[in-house]
Amino acid sequence: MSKSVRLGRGVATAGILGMLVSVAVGAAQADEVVKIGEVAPITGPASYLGKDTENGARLAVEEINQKGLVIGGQNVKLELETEDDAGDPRQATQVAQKLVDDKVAAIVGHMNSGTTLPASKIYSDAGIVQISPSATNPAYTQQGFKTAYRVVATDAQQGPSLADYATRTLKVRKVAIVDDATAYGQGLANEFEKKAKADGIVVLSHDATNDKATDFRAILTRIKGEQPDAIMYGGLDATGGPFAKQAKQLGMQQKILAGDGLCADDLSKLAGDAADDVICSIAGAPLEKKGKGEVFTEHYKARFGGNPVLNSPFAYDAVYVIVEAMKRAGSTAPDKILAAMPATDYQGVLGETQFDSKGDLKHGVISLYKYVGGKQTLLDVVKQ
Ligand code: ABU
Repeated sequence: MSKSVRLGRGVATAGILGMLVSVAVGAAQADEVVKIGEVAPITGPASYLGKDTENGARLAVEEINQKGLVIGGQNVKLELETEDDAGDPRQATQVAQKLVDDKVAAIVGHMNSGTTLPASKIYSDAGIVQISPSATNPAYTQQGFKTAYRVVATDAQQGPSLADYATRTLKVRKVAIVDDATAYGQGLANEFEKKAKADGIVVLSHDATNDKATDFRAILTRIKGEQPDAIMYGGLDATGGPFAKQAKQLGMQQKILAGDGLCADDLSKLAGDAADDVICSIAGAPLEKKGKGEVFTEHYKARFGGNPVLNSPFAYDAVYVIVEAMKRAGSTAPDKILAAMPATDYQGVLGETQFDSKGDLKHGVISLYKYVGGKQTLLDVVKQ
């Protein structure tokens, strides 16, 4: 299938048709086609989060091509090369190697911490910049890889923010913790547990389930007997939504604290009216508070026919951060992009992006949300 045919599918508005024409013109005029790799799970339980991630990167690439991109005096057309890692660590390393072999200039991905971590070694060995839009496990940027960046805050910020909110605002004194045994869910739960204990909360139990689980009633029934003030769940919404729903079905009224993997706008699709029992965090600034966020949402809806879900604004900014590095370098060569990355100072949809020496955000922000009648509602923004 040709590139223009692939881009044309689903296009509904005259504005987007205009964009398509511009892209075609841009392609004809390009001196150089530069590939940006993007990886997320497009199959498996988190596939709709993966598609949202891909959409964010695609929107940025199409916008940049429409405006025209000149790097080092050359007209450059970006091409998004997408891969599906299915949220599986082994598949993640296979597609990472494929993207390296295909000579991508930089990577946006992966989506899960459990895939980002093993893939990061392959990109590091190849000297290719990797920006994860969503992987929050602290270990990703603690490996000493100069290529590893992320545009989200980490679970070392997210876990303590949830624990502090539980202590100070919800007055939680006893908590039960459940995680999905992934690098993300377990890592976040551990960060939460450390700070909760330091804040004086008693941890009654810490259970592990898995990221394919569907029935949580045995764990929940035991937790019900422990009578915690709240439950912390470390995992994605594919399991966290049913977890909250089953807790409510068992007559449990405790608040469920969770991180960004569960904090999608439409959690109620998975949790039903139990979404209103959830308090969750997003490892970034609230989209709705930014002028650029509203424009992003409008463009996303026009292009893809629905609202942004979770990761798309992060993936969108990640593409722009890479392109800004190309502009500063005057080159699209991976080693030149890598050398330009530490000087990043980009004002995007999610606010300011500057990196510390490890590749983490200098100004990490955690946004806390609750749900009212199933609608995600901002509670607080915690600066780190
Ligand atoms: N940060 C939430 C989901 C992605 C991850 O596995 O880190």
